[in-house]
Amino acid sequence: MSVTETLAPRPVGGPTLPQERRLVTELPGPRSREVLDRKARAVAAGVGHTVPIAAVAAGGGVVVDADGNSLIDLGSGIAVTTAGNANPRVVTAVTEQVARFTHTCFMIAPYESYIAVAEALNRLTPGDHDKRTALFNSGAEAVENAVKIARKHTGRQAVIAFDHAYHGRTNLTMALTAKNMPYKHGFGPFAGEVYRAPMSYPFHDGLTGPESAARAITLIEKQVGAENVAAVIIEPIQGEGGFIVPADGFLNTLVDWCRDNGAVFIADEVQTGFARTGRWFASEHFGIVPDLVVTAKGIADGLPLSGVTGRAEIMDSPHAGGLGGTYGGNPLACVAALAAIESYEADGLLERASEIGAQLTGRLTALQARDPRVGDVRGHGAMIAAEFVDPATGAPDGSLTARVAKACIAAGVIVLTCGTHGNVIRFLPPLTITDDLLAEGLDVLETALVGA
Ligand code: PLZ
Repeated sequence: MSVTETLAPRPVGGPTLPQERRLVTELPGPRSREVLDRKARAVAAGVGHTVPIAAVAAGGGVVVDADGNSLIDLGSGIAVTTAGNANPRVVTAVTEQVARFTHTCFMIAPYESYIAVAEALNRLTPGDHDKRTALFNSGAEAVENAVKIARKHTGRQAVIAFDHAYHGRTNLTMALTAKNMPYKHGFGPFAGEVYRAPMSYPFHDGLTGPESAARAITLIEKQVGAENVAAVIIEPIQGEGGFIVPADGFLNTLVDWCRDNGAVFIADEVQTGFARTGRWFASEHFGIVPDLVVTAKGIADGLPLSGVTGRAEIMDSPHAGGLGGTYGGNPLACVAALAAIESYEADGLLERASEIGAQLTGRLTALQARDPRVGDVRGHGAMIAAEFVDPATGAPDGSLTARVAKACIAAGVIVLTCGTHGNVIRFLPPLTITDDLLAEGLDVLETALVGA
């Protein structure tokens, strides 16, 4: 039986989909259930899912399932479809490219779109120094390559990552990632020469940025040794770890320390990048210029692409042939990235991210004023989170958070949780969502919280 026979007629995605929350069945409906039953029998149990639907179309601010349910999308497939699912510019570019050629391998027969993406990244990432870029497939693969490049450049091995960090699921990036369950448990041994330093987490530690940087630097100098450090890698705003925005001065002090000690400062902007926070990159909110910037997710609006961009002298230190991969910078992904970048620039999406941020922050802080279980509201642009706590003790309340998220999804609003204690709900809507749909999504969240 072909897949198409088992699914409902599928609407075309993109912004012309009706922009509405519409539930015509319970979730999952019968057609989605059929597909999910097949998932249980065919797909490895380790590959989970949180929204019980089979998606058939998406665009604007909605995801439509096989039964015709239309859900409000406040997750963008984990911060990927920032320029909107099936963005018309991306659809056109990919459709044209797929008919021309699908692959030559850039290491065998190079093509212009890869080079144009490198030029765009060199232009858009922070700092006006001479830069180079290399392209890969996933965020984790790009992080691995950033570390390879930093080690080759410095001739050193140690890499510093932080509490609550998330950098991926490959062996080296599992070692860099902080949280055991579900990312690391039982999957060791992990890559060596990775050291963990304390993060700045103003809501919990009450420290200033320079104070928390001093705490991290003491650990690095005493436990690792400055002259052994190849790289310090950090998400300027931590994503999976709980949308933790470090205190002012924390990142700047770390950048200065790297400069003074010959270490490479790597900003993992996989989740924060590409207009998400109202700037091209979150580093800009803190006024830092990283040596290397890692990008993925929003770079190509859903096609698999990632990059490492940085100072030419660092990027060029690996020998010819030292970097690469069969699919890295695939031509479909590259034209998608060029079209997405065009959309961010021509469709005013950076400004839109800031507007969405104002709407989210306004609603969530009003909720916080009424409900002491909302302990903190934080983030920038269309990357905002609410952290839930037990008002009596201030302890993280992961079970409340899970109940609220589940109720939102059951009511047709896709929300994602995050945080080391699972007690954070994060909002990552596509920048193509309407104000009305976003407001309706937040109404549903408020109702869910009252009932939880
Ligand atoms: N760095 C900052 O957020 C991916 C993970 C989802 P890949 N985050 C979503 C999951 O549970 O697997 C991420 C990130 C940051 C690196 C990555 C890794 O990017 O494209 O998933 O490899």
